[in-house]
Amino acid sequence: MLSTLLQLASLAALAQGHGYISTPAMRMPGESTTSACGKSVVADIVRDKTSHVEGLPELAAKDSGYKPAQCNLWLCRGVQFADNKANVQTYKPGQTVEIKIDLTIPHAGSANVSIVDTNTNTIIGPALLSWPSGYADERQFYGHTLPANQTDFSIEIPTTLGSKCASAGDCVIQWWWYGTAAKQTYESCIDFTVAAA
Ligand SMILES: *[C@@H]1O[C@H](CO)[C@@H](O)[C@H](O)[C@H]1NC(C)=O
Ligand SMILES: *[C@@H]1O[C@H](CO)[C@@H](O)[C@H](O)[C@H]1NC(C)=O
Ligand SMILES: [Cu+2]
Repeated sequence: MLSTLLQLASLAALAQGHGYISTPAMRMPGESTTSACGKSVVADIVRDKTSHVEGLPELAAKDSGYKPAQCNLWLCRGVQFADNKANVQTYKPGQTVEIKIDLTIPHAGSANVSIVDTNTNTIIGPALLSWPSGYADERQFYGHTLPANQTDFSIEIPTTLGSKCASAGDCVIQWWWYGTAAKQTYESCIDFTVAAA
């Protein structure tokens, strides 16, 4: 049984896709991302919303449209805020926000959800949620016992942000997952604002 699972898992490792934030709608690329990161990166994310970050630098390097100074593939896979201005969530300090992950293929590892200052690419405060290990475990996933709260959970918007995330584009809620054996990173970003408390 375990060997069947491991075979499935290794087949899965070759397949496309793994996970992304499905609710609220994550930041998706458009013209600004094409201008910063090149067409190949954008095509990869559009074709497969769940694609991992490690596949992108190679695509970008071969694309004459890639501008490393403007496209940080390790922040929201390079997807630019300018493409997502019409999709900014408005939250209140202390608000509970439900997040859903579409997790199509598992890779056991760690995960967290945090608020990232996009200007400095630094995490603000402690993680809102953190799974130090045991996230997206293949045996639980294929055994249909993956805890539901790994893909459907709530975060609480901190009350300590002050005016840090008052302007759209300054902060994102980032879901981050690293599959340890697969050595693959998945990232999605939610654009939001929080009015100063
Ligand atoms: C979430 O995980 C990433 C990757 O290990 C790490 O860089 C980051 O510090 C973690 N976030 C928090 C708030 O612990
Ligand atoms: C998630 O659900 C599991 C049970 O499936 C429970 O043990 C765990 O405490 C829950 N974690 C959170 C963060 O709610
Ligand atoms: Cu994989």
